[in-house]
Amino acid sequence: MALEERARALFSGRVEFLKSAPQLKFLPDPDFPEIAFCGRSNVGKSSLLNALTGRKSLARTSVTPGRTQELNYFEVGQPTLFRLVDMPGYGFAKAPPKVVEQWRRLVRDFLRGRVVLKRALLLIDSRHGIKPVDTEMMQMLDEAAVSYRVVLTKADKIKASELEQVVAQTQAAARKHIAAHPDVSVTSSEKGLGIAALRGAVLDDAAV
Ligand SMILES: Nc1nc2c(ncn2[C@@H]2O[C@H](COP(=O)(O)OP(=O)(O)OP(=O)(O)O)[C@@H](O)[C@H]2O)c(=O)[nH]1
Ligand SMILES: [Mg+2]
Repeated sequence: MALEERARALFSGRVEFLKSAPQLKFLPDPDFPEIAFCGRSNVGKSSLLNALTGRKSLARTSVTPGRTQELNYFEVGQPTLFRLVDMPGYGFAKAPPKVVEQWRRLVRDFLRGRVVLKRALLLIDSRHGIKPVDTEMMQMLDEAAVSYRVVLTKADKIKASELEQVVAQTQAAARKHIAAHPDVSVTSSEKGLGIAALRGAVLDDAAV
């Protein structure tokens, strides 16, 4: 079966919420490959998870930025083949320094120590492009030697000409980061754009 077709079959099969881990000691045993979703609050992490799995409300989406503050685990496959991790968002306004520091420690320790973490997807809002907080995140990923794909989200929200520009800029930025995949994925969870290709990529990354 072609990769994308196999991916679609798998993602439309068993995908189940496993647990929320507010601290590393609550992580599940590292028994399966993991793919992590990271990005600023409100970038569309939970929506992308829902789009990939063809569910409306597997991962909770929110209008209040910064809602997801734990590592949320989902299992894919029957029996389980790999796990998806919805990471807490960063960069939300008005977060107290203590909360930011807790976030940084949790994410950094997770990235550095999680042996089964195969790949991260770093989501970037198409309307905003890469912000300084995203560059910091990219540096954290580089330093932890976690390879990652940069994924543009909400592509339906801007004009094609602007999208072309932001894709070029984002690609140029990604190519300066040692752990970043050189090609940028363009997606819209709302319209389904780029979702089938990304499913295939995730399957490939998980090596299952
Ligand atoms: N138009 C459009 N809106 C989207 C898309 N993806 C997400 N959104 C909207 O963006 C908002 C935030 O989406 P979430 O998926 O909750 O974002 P998140 O990154 O999980 O946010 P936190 O968990 O708070 O970090 C919601 O109102 C979504 O409906 C998209 O592809 N197109
Ligand atoms: Mg979320």
